[in-house]
Amino acid sequence: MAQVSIDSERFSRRFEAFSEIGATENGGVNRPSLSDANLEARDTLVEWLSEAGLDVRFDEMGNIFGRREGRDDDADPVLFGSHIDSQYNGGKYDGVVGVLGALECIEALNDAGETTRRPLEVVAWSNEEGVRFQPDMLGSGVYCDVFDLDYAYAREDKDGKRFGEELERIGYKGDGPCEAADLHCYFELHVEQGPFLEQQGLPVAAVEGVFGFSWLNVTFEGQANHAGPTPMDMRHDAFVATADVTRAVRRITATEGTDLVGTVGSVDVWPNAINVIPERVEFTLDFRSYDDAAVDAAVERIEREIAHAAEREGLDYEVEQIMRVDADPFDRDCIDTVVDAAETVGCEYTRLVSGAGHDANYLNKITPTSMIFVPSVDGISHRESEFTEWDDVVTGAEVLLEAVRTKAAE
Ligand code: HGY
Ligand code: MN
Ligand code: MN
Ligand code: MN
Repeated sequence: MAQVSIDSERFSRRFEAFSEIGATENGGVNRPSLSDANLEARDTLVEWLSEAGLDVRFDEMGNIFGRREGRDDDADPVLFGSHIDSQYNGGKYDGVVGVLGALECIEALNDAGETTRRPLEVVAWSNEEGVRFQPDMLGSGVYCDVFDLDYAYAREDKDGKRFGEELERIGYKGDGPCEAADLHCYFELHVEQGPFLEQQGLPVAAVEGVFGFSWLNVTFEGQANHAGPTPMDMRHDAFVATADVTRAVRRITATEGTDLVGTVGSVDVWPNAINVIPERVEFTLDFRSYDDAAVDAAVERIEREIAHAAEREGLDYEVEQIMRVDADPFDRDCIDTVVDAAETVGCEYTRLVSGAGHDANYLNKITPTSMIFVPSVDGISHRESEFTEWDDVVTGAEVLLEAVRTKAAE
C-alpha cells in the first residue's frame, strides 16, 4: 500500500491562495459570515472539494459538505472539518486550518489510492464566529438541533440584515435539510488560540473538552444631555454604569473560579458625541469556564451588579442571554484516537481543554467528538497577527489524517 502523506507544498499553496481572499493589509483576513469575501471563499472551497473528487452539497444553513464514498457506503461516515468565516479583522488560520487540512487529508488518500471502509465527509460550518450574526456556531447549532432554522434565519446583523436573506443573496441557501445524519464520529483540527502549546514547546494537543460559556447582551437607558451645563448630580449617564459593570467583571473572575474568564467585547454608545452625556449603551458580556457552576455564578453576580449600577445612576436596563453552552468533555475513545495518531505520526503531544468555542461543542452532543490543536505563536488569535508555524500545521494535518483513517476503518 502506497505511503499516505500530507503534501505540505500543495497544502501551503492552497492555504496561501485562500488567505488572499478578504486579505487585510496587516496579514489578516476580513471574511465575516455571508459577506462577499465569505462568498468568494465558499466558491473557492466548493471548487477545490469538487476537484478532489468529492460529492459536494450545501444545506439550508449553507453548511458545505464534501463526501468521499467508502467501500461500505451505508456505513455511518467520519465527519471532519471546521469553518471558513472569520472575525472582522481576524487571523487567517482560525477555522481554515481545519477545513483545508481536511481537504488535504482527502488528497493524500487519493494520491495513495487508499479507500476507506466508511465514507468520509469534509465540512465547512456556516457562521462559526458569531460576530456579524450572533450567536456563534449557528450552522452547526442548527445541524445539531440546538437552534431551530427560523431562529437562525431571523438573526440580524448591526445593519438589520437577516441571516436567511443574506444566505439567499449569496446563493448558499441549499435545498437539503440542515439536520444531523447518522455519524460515526467528528474531528476538528484547529489552532489553539491560546499560549499553552507554545509554552510547553509541543506541536500538538488532543483536546479533551471545551469551556462552557454564556453570552449576554446588556442595554442601559439613561438621558442624553449637554455635557457642559448639566450638573453631575443631575446626570443619568449610561456609560458610567457600563464602566461599573466592566470593572465588576474583573472582581468576579478574580473570585469565582480558577479558569473563569470574562470579557466586555462589543460596546455601542449612543449618541456617541464628545459633548453629549451617553443616553444609551448596548454592550456584550462573554463568561467562560470548564466549570459550569462558575459560569452560572458569574452570570448571577453580574446581573446583580447591572441592577445596582442602573439604580445608582437612575437608568433603565435590559439583559438578554444570547446563548449558554455547557462544558462537555469530548469522547474518551476519540481523544485516545488522536493520541494514538500523534504517536503513529511520531510527534510529541499533550492534552488540553479549549477556552475557545468550536463547532465541535455542538457535534459532541450528537456524535463521539474530539479536536486536534496546533500552537498559536504568542497565543494570539482573533487578531490579524495570528500565526502558526507551517510545520506545526502540517503535523496537525498528519495527526488528523491518522485519526480519520483509524476511525474510517472501524
Ligand atoms: O467565541 C468563540 O470562541 C468562537 O471563536 N466563536
Ligand atoms: Mn475558529
Ligand atoms: Mn474564532
Ligand atoms: Mn471558534
